Amino acid sequence: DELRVAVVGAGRMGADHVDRLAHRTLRARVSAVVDIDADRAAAAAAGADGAQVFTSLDELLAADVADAVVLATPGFLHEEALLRLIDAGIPVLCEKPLTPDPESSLRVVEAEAAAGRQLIQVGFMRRFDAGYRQLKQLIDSGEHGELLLLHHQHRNPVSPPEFTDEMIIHDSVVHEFDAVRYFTGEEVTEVQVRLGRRSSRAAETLHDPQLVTLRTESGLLATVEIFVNAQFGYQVHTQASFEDGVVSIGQGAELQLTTGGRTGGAVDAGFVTRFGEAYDREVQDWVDATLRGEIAGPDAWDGYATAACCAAGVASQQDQGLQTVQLAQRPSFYSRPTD
Ligand code: ISE
Repeated sequence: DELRVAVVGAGRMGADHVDRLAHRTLRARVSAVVDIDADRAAAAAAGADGAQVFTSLDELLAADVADAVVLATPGFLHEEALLRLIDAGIPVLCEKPLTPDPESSLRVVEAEAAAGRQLIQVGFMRRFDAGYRQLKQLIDSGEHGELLLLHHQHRNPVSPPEFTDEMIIHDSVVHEFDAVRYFTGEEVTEVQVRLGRRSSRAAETLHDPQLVTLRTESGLLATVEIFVNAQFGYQVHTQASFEDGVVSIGQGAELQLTTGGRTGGAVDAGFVTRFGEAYDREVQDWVDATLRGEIAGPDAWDGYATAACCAAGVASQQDQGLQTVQLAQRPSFYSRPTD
């Protein structure tokens, strides 16, 4: 069997997924690329043999050439597309965030639950990163005693020009909200954002870096340094403090170079390379699960729960106070955060 996948949205992630599906994914082919900008869609489609080009989801659905969709448009366009795809019964790998606010995410969750079949997987690719998986296994095994604290550093070289304080939470910290839920298997109950010194390298409208703290149901505390104009490269670290030891993941750079009076390794340029293998694995697992009529990773509930964390984070940015995460009742249709 071969899955015919349409990639909707041919920006940075969409084009990367076209390339991945066309060249590094088994049992799938790119049947279509959709973008409001026909030239951009055509440019991405050129890398995938036989891919058709459309400029709207309507045209794609009318042509009936897709068994499944990778949705890589900006987050504010997700809700409408997801509701249409649920309606059409088409499985979708939706890039994060599911939607930019909890109200619209809940509408998506409710539509999917009403349709009675899980169709949506959310692109929290870090769950497919080898380091994340190893740490998760260590936490679950109890080998080093109980997990006590999680520290995250999430650094981007530069932020896109349109980035806002709100997007720092929705586009960037959303990954750590999911990571903490993944590692602990618990929901996040409290979020606080502190704004301190600002880097002069960031746009004047942006508070960068920011320090986010969160707490889970059972009281685990986690910190996140989010720094989106860190200049030197892309870096995503996690350090976990256990009763009997400390575990770090994401130090990267297998290669250590000593030259000219310094020693060290290279730093990734961006998330497309840092998480390249994770994306490959995410998409392959999704293709295989889709062919079996299942999903293989974070679901719409995970997308909703992280959107609720983001709302709390954005509220906290206003007065830097502690915000409670408001979650609706989880429909029994969905499982716990890590299942
Ligand atoms: C971007 O949208 C991502 O998802 C990256 O993983 C993250 O590091 C970056 O901060 C976001 O802007």
